[in-house]
Amino acid sequence: MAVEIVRSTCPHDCPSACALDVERLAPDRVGRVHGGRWNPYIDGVICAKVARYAERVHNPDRLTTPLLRDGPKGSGRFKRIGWDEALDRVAEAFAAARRRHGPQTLWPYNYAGTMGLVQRDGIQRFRALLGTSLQHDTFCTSLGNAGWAAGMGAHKWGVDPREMVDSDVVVLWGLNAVHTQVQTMGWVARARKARGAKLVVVDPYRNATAEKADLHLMLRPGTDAALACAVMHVLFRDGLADRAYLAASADDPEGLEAHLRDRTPAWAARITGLSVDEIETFARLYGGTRRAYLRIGYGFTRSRNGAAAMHAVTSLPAVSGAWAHRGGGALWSMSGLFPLDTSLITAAEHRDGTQRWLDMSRIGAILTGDEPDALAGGPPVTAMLIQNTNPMVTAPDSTRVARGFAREDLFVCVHDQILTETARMADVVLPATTFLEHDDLYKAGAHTVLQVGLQVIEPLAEARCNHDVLRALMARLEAPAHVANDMSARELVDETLRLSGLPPAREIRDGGGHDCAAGFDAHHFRKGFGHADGRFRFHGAWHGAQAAVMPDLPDHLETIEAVDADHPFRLVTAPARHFLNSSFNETPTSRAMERRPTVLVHPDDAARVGLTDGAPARLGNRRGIVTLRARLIPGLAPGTVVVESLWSAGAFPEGVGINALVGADPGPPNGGAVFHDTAVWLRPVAVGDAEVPAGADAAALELA
Ligand SMILES: Nc1nc2c(c(=O)[nH]1)N[C@H]1C(S)=C(S)[C@@H](COP(=O)(O)OP(=O)(O)OC[C@H]3O[C@@H](n4cnc5c(=O)[nH]c(N)nc54)[C@H](O)[C@@H]3O)O[C@H]1N2
Ligand SMILES: Nc1nc2c(c(=O)[nH]1)N[C@H]1C(S)=C(S)[C@@H](COP(=O)(O)OP(=O)(O)OC[C@H]3O[C@@H](n4cnc5c(=O)[nH]c(N)nc54)[C@H](O)[C@@H]3O)O[C@H]1N2
Ligand code: SF4
Ligand SMILES: [Mo]
Repeated sequence: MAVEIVRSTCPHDCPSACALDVERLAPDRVGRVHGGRWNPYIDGVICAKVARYAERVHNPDRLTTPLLRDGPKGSGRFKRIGWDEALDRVAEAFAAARRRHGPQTLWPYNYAGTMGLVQRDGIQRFRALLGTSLQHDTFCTSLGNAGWAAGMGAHKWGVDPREMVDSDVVVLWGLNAVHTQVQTMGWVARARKARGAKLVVVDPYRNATAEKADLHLMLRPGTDAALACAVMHVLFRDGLADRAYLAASADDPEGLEAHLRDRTPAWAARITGLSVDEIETFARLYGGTRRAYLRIGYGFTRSRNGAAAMHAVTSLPAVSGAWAHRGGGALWSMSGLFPLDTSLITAAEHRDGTQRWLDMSRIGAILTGDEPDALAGGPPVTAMLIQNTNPMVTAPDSTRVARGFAREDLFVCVHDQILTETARMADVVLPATTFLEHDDLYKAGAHTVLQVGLQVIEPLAEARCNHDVLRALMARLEAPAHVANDMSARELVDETLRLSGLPPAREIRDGGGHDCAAGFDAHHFRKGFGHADGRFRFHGAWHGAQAAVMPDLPDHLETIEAVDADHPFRLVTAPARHFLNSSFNETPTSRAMERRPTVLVHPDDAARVGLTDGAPARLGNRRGIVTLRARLIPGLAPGTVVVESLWSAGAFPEGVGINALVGADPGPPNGGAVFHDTAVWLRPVAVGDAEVPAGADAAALELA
């Protein structure tokens, strides 16, 4: 068979939602994966890990059949069983749990292993129709969402990144684009070429993106709101604020100006660790043009004050008036742009109003019962269906998560493509298809094109897609009839598109996607921001259980996990280039590229604690301890250490991952994981050190 090129879409949890041209070598085999030039934002560029996707999809470790546990929990001992037996066993266990504790003892748990709307969100229909516990999605966006909505309101979109070619200044704020959104750098390069644009990067370490910056503001983690407030102070002070724009478009510019009067660069310098000069330079650069493009990342929102920081950062283009100009304004995510009716997929209208919401980041406390409030007044969780996520590695407070999964009275079914560390804790494991083996449709975070991916190759062995597993289980559990459960995934894609007034899947795929761009006025909020009065709100509109702790006007909140004498360092667990959360950490090439779990330490800090480059180091706090290797680099904010993540738990001698150190307390106002907000101690370790916990394999350090 000649090599055929088939269009598809990258399904991974990544804002880029890349257009792909996949080489099909045989009905069951792919070759290289290329970036699709048919999406003008992607323009042929994709990351290396997906270019070599053949390594993941044809990985000999892919799950091929259902498995039944055949040893103690977590032992990794399983025996092969058929699909009917597997589904019957899962349904029987769920039905027994439901009889004993009611339907809310079932917690179907998912995240964004695939971003495809049918294969990711079908589990919402399962929850709605069966009356199980619901899930508050707090891994990634909830802190950012709250901060965005506080000022911007309900519209979650922004200026097309391709407009960077008209920008004089591009600011990447808490965004490691080289690792996480590689196309961004191409548009920065075009902006530099077109107008000599300057690149500013705001990040606590000199990562691969900051290396490319004209100005790198290496601030202490969790201090971004202070920086943003001082910049706005300078804009008002030096006549760089756009007062006409403010009067027409914001709620209370005078109130903001008065509030910022003592948020001076000197004040912010004390909090951020930056110099007054750096802050003044940035403010003049940002305010010296209306064509300043702010590409907002997630990094600075993953802290206990992350929502407040997002509100402060989104206030910048409102003060400068950049929104009104080509090449100016901001983008965090386009995900609110796509006019889709997803009711068939989620059956959200079938929720009965009494179902509790469980915070996915508190899975450890929920499963162990350590913090009874985490159960939201309902029964214990005694049965779980897990799709699209690997919480043993990706959720905070891993030690507790592991203890929860070890519970003998908890029945767990994990549906995944590989035997993840979560799947190893399961009673029944089901093999899942990859995006190349099933059908779906995809929104995007970084661009405006709705895309489709239709099956490219035959499913591996007995692998099944999420949709088919969900409907098979719903049938066995006698869920109320629902039309989506009688459809194939492909039919559900097409029917969702039809309900949304959009063309069918094949037409969208063959036509290079469906561009949902809404025009200059909408993307630049010239028709108003997403509040009833259309104004940007400096007086943040905060919602959620902890709304009372949020600042009225943009401000630095002191709520981060502060250092103390016993925990003198702040840990950032930033995304590694060759992993995607925990995905790809199973592929040999990605592991080889990332080498081994490593903590980046400033040479002065290393000298203080007695660490040398390459030496084994231990990082810990009251939640846990991990052992890894130190690498000394000068490009770190004072007192900050970075562990690029996420390595599997098994890559650490303690058998727990980096999230053993991260707290699971919900970030205000409405929950959210705080992956970059951890106080730790750091010290050297000698191999064989008595302090390495029992059972730890210190030799593992030597293998890496
Ligand atoms: N290669 C790769 N790509 C990925 C992922 C991955 O793991 N690996 N993950 C995917 C997912 S799920 C997401 S949500 C996105 C996330 O994409 P990003 O928005 O780029 O990722 P973040 O984890 O938010 O971290 C980005 C940067 O924020 C910095 N940071 C941490 N704390 C602070 C702070 O307090 N202030 C400031 N200014 N910066 C801070 C970190 O040092 C890091 O360099 O990327 C996606 N793409
Ligand atoms: N320390 C630290 N922890 C973090 C982060 C961090 O920056 N630092 N980032 C956080 C963020 S932003 C996020 S979004 C979360 C993500 O956390 P997770 O959602 O757990 O992300 P992954 O580790 O990529 O796991 C996705 C799983 O889904 C599986 N999968 C993929 N496609 C399919 C499919 O079609 N069907 C089924 N059944 N399974 C599929 C993959 O094989 C993989 O095991 O991690 C968070 N954890
Ligand atoms: S992981 Fe992200 S950058 Fe890589 S191909 Fe997928 S969407 Fe594109
Ligand atoms: Mo994420």
